Amino acid sequence: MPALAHNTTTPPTTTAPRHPRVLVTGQLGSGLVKELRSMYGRDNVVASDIRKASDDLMTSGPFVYADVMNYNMLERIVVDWRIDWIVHYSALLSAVAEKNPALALSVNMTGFQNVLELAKVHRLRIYSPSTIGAFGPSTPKNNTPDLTIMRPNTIYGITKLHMELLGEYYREKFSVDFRSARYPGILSADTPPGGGTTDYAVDIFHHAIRHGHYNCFLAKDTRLPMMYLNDCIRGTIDHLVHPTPLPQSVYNLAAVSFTPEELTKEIQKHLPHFTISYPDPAHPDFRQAIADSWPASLDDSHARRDFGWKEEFGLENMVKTMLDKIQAQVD
Ligand code: AKB
Repeated sequence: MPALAHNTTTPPTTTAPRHPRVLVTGQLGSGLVKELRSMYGRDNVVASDIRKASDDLMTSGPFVYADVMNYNMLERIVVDWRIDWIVHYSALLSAVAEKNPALALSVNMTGFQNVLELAKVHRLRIYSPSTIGAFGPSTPKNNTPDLTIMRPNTIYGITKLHMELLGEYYREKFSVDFRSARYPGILSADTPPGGGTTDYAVDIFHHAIRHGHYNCFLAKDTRLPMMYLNDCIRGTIDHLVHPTPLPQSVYNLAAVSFTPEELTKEIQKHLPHFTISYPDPAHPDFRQAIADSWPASLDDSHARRDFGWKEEFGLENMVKTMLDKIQAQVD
């Protein structure tokens, strides 16, 4: 067993033709880990974090302690487990990053630089999601294309734009197979919100079912791009496994855009007594400025063209699925 790996299984030692071995950093990628394990076998997908794994993640395959800020530790995992691909999820999201910029700079920038350098040295494929947060207030707001003005004014956005540009630089200069997609807000009934600005769209369901009321931290007309987790996992895998590098290293990925008010109306079709309140416009929550700096909708036609991206969940089936799943957790 590798000295630094708190894994549940020893690394595979065969030299026969094999599936790629994938390291996934950060627990936001736990849904993806499960899917990759079903494709490539449990021992070929190593999950990692600096926090203890959920029971689910721990029992479905190997899980190791990995601090993305420690290059040597990551390198040891890559060597011990003979990793081919890294899917890099470790990052502070927008709201927590804004509260702790110094930590966001270390985790999001140093962490990514370490993984990218490893990809160069060990010839790894690397997938690291970007975000709608990489855009800024001067970006065209509607149907935002892949290539446009990018002047983010949040620390999260700045670190993610750094990631995109550095990844492209390594791809050009060192032929690193760097792949990235700009995720919208992701809705999942199982994964707890992780400190993002789009988290209201997950919290709202838990409050609707448990309390019948939600205090939204964004204004009712704040339109943001969103996606159901299953679509995100499928789109990520289709992008990740594409056999050759694609024409672009970074793609917009979109499904549906809605406002808190539109989401509320859809929830009320199932829970007519559900109510919502919004902040006093004179005293907005700090996350309002973050949301206001992001696009309302994305043009993701290049992802559709280049790796066949297509969402399955729109607002209606997403809301129904979220309510059913969260209701089942409560029952
Ligand atoms: C956040 O709100 O910070 C994230 C994101 C859109 O990247 N969900």
